[in-house]
Amino acid sequence: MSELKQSAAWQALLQHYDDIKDVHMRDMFGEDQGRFDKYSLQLNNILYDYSKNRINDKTVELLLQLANEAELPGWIEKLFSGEHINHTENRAVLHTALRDKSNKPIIVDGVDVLPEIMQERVNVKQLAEKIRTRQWRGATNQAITDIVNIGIGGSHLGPLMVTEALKSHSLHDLNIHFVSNIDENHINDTLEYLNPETTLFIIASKTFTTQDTMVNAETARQWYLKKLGSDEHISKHFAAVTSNVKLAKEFGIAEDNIFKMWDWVGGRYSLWSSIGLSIVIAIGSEQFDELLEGAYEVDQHFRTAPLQENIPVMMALLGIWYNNFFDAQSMAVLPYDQHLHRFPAYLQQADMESNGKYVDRNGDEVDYTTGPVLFGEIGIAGQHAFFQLLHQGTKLVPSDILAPVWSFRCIARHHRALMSNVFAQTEAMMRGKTAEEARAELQAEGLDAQAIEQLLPYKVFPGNRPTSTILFDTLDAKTLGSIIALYEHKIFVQGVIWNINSFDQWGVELGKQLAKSILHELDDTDEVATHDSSTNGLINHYKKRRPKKNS
Ligand code: G6Q
Repeated sequence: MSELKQSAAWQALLQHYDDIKDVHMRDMFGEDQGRFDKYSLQLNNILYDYSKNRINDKTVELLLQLANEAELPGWIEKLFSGEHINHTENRAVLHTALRDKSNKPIIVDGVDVLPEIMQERVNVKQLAEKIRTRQWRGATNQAITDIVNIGIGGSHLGPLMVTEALKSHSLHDLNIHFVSNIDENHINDTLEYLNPETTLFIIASKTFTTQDTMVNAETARQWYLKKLGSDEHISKHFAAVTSNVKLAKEFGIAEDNIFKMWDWVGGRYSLWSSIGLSIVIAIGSEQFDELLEGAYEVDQHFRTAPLQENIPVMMALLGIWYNNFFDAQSMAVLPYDQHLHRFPAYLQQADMESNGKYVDRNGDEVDYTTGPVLFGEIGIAGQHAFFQLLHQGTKLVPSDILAPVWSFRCIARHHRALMSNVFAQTEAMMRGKTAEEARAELQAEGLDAQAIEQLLPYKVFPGNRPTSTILFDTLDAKTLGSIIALYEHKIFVQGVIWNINSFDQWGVELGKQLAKSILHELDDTDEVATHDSSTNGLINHYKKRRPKKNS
């Protein structure tokens, strides 16, 4: 048995689970009027209410014991101080350095990385401001109106999510497009209405070798050359963000237009780096600084707050409680702010790529479950779709609800209706609806006794479904930075407790390797026989039926 499962806290939690598993939150709230005060935390304008969870004081005490037994405080220091905690890639993990405001040296392998971070930030801001103020001119001396960020995974999801979230704070005469899919439809649909004279491409790829991005980048270059006839002014239309400057130069990108990133920033943690170039162009450098500031304040909170008052720590521990003791296999993230519509997709990568691991830090297979299947959608949309399963399904799906106290335009009629849904849903998931309550409703509708008894089982809601609510004043850049950092640190804490490396991604690397090896088999029309019968069958069917011009 693993050390984790043998630990005193784990064993005590197992016991405690037996005591609490049949207790209903409705009764917990009935017995303790102070539950909200006890189980909610506030950081600046962000309120984290975790009182609608299946916990009591004992649960919190034991979960904190689990965190201490995993030496969480020591790991937090290792994270911030640049130790090589990404041991399978022998790298430090320093996305926190990218938003550091303390001006204290941050040493990675004997070198202070702060000056280089600052320099790169200045370079990014300079390019962004030139574009925003229309000083940056294209090949035919026109200002740039459209930016196309070509990247995928960590070089795509963060910038896309943030630019969507902060739309209200963006310049309206600049359009930011994102192309990630190697399927030609993505880039062609994007380029169809663009003018190469007023378009700037950002090739965002840490490695500058990712197939999807490089194929799309080449298509963009050909489109530009076809339309403008020569590459004389190509430097005015292409920039890159990468740690592989050599390959970016070989691609033809001018050195001044290449923005660096470092191997100690993981792709999914990189929106704070030059990968955020498209964000800075959209919202401006002052707003980007606010984003960094919001994250920095959470970093300080995470590093210094006692574990029980530490929001990311409590978020992580609740996840472990459901994942490992209630056997909940998934979790839902449900923002009630339209501008956060890409947040679940962003978080899906951050969480599942970080903690979807079955081998621990010692190289041993784990004997407990790790990262959950994370899914989500705008809360209101989800209500009219999959919330049925959350309320009455057979699976326990702990959910995070995120909502703003006011929105940018703040039309009261809309916002009150929105918020009434937030409060009603979390209350309903907690309370449910008893048979007595359902019967009374049906009687009030005038149904006869027989019809009531037939319908009754379907109208009962068991409740006791956990939700945690994050209420923030409004979705400005600083608040968004804080929310993202809360989740980043939550993921890290869970990785520490599960004793896994949250910062490598061998599963993603496998995809890159496999696609390359099959690609050359698609070059001709010969039948393949090198795989299993299913893969051979699929490849051969494809080769036989594809149009001749694609052969
Ligand atoms: C993120 C992953 C992965 C990566 C993409 C793109 O943490 O490593 O999603 O970001 O595969 O990689 P490049 O930026 O190297 O093109």
